Amino acid sequence: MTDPSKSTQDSVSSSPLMWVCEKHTPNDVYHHGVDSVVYAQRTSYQDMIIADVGPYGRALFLDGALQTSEGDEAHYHEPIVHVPAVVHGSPSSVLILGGGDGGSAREALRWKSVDSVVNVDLDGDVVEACRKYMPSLSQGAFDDSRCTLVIDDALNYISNCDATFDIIVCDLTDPVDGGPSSPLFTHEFFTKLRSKLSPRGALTLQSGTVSLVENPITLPRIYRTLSEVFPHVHIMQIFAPKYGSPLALSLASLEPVTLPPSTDVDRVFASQLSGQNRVLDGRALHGLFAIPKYLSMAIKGDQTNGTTSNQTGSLMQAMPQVSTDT
Ligand code: SPD
Repeated sequence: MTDPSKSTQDSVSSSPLMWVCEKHTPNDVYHHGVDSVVYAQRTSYQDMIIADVGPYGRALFLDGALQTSEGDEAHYHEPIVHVPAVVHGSPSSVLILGGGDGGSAREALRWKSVDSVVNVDLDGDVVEACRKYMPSLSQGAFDDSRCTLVIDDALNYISNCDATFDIIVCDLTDPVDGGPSSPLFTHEFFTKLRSKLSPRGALTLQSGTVSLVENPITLPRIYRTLSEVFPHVHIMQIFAPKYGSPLALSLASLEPVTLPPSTDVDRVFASQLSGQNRVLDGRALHGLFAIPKYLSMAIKGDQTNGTTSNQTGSLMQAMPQVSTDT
């Protein structure tokens, strides 16, 4: 996170070099002003840009979509890891799918009870570029002796995996039609994940924007698909400002979720985590579950069937990107 004592104006350039333009709807564009492109590559799977974006520091874009920025990444990485860890209570084994920037692995390794983190990412080029150009994200997590980095398709890894895990973190790109993550938002894949979750375990899944104006179908359909597979599914809402609108994280488990009171969560964080959280304390963690009424109604009211592996294009259409020039 950026230093809040530093004025935003201090790091605002008078005129960015170029703009990366994320189209959120046909009528809404988030322009990210880029001061310098640090690294750009067409990998085997996606277009990657790492760039300095002013007050938010350094940012990673994949296929034109902002994935993470140094300035607000903790708003995402703390909840996606620490909520399932608190639900479990004392996790020892963690599986991260995606998460090539290393932020989720970093947070998982802060748990003193954790003795094994397996991080599976499809794209070794993204992992290497983030280690090199955004080291504050992983902070050495992939060099930790408790962490195993696997470069593989998550579907392939899960299909051949014998282990079970206390926490599974699906730190994925959006399920865009034709994108690398869309097969990982299906009934079949969730069924495989269920068999890899330990009985008291919990799974989190990056589930896209909570704006039903931007994406009316995506979140209700993800909730529906997860609910076909897991007996207990909850939606949390996080806000990392650089995404433009709040994101949903789904939480799925085999046993009912009973959150400890916030003061107990504070005690767990103080005793079981090394270092300090920047975003989550007990009250903030509880607050993630306070989603707006319209969202609760929409996800519970969706009576369609969940997404199967032959419908992966049905979740989110790619939004045509606009020019990245000034
Ligand atoms: N709409 C953008 C969703 C980005 C999710 N990926 C975040 C990666 C952080 N490790």
